[in-house]
Amino acid sequence: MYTPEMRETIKAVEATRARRIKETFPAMSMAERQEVLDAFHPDYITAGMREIRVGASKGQRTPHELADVIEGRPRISADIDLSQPKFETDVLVVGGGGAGSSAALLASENGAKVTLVTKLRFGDANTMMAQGGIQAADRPEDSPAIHYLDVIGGGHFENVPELVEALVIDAPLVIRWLEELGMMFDKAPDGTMVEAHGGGTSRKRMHSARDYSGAEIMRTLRDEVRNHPDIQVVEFAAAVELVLDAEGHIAGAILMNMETEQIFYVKAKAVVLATGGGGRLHYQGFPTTNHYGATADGVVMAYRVGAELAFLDTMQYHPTGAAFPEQIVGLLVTEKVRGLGAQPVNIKGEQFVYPLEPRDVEAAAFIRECKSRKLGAVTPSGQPGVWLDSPMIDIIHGPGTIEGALPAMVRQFKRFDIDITQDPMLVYPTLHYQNGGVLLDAHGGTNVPGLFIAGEISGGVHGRNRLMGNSLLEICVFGRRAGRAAAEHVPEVKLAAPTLEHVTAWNAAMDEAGIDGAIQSPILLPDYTRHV
Ligand code: MEZ
Repeated sequence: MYTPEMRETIKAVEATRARRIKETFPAMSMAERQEVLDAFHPDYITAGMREIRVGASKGQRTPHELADVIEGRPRISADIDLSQPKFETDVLVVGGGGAGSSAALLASENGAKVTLVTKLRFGDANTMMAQGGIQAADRPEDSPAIHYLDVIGGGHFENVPELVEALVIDAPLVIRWLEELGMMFDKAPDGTMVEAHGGGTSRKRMHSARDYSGAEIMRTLRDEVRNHPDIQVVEFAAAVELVLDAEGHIAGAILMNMETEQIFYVKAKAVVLATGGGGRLHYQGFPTTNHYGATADGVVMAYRVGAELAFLDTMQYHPTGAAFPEQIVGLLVTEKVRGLGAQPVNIKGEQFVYPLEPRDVEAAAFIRECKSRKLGAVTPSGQPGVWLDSPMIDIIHGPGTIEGALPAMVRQFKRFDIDITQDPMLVYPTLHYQNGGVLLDAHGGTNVPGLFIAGEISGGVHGRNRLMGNSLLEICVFGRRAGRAAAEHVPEVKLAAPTLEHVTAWNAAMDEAGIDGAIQSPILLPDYTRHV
């Protein structure tokens, strides 16, 4: 329930609603976008980042919190006995989200023996948390070429072109694949897909399942993997270190039983890392939309065996994280709310930004409104936010639209006596996604032979900023590609003796660089004693 002080500012929002519904707020010019980004986006605050001091991508900048875990000490020593693996597989998939599931399915389909391991429960992943939708250009007025231009524009023209090409070309196929597997997409009465705009899209191509699109994708893929007779799934088994052979080829991973902390070796001819991002590192103190296990483990492990990193100085702060009530601060308020017409409004009842700017620009404009112009509402705990005028949606599209299209949002706020069909939501940017990560090729391959990656762990496809709906797409496109490529790689592999020599080399490089490495990494679970 809102406080009387907050209610006062809601009155201004209500007073201007009828006028605002008739107005179109202009989008920013490129120069205006750059200006607000430079001044207010967290990626542009130089004090928030530092250079990585050791390893293949030494000199690249990344948030302090991520640099600290990248420069951590391995959790294991190099003298573990690798002569008796607990089990052997062809393709070891690490990560139980959408990317890992897609990789497991395609690796199996292409003839590999597959094991999927996940450190928490199968499906505890950011896939589950994504709400608004998945992009694919599958209408006559759209095309992969137009989708390509939107992705590149959103990414500040720095995306790796062949990755964007793979993303947009595979997109319509991925939608058909998901539907064939049983995903329930939103459909119009005539059976065609309902498709909407997202920030930075020039065509309506956002396919959705209400506002739990990610959960529906996860349900579909998890069911498929679970019911697959040839894919073994091991839960609560965290990868803590990759294993190479004497020739520098991937030879599996060291896993840790999360309950007993027992360490064991799984031998594999290829590994697909699909471990997601690092929102639980809370860069610059931001809250996050991410699931509990999002601690950048894959980046840490891949980097230690020599994988190259890219774009890890760019993180996504989703413009609309819940700013009130306290219990849900940082949780996602889907971009679909703005896609359906809700406007961001300040305490004077004025709209101050076009609602569907690319995410980084929109977030920076929200921060400017609160921190510089001081026109945000402030909660009793001092959290600022701007109003997202959700009741407009029913006025524009007809009563019942909010309940029908945004049931998860309605429920999220109803638990706290806030009715978003009648009152706006208070929102502020929240750490949502890792734009960069481990550099990959168009088939999920890396510069480490036998190491494949997919999903949020990767860097390159989104350049410096991702558009809505391209992460759910990315996990399927690159999960499928990495799974297939890993399976095709398997017959070529003749593993030499496995070794953890790189652990010794890493420790030596850390010592030489004078890094004490107080943290043991991957950290696996967030450390809230460090971040409070
Ligand atoms: O792609 C996303 O991050 C997404 C779908 C989020 C959302 O706002 O719903």
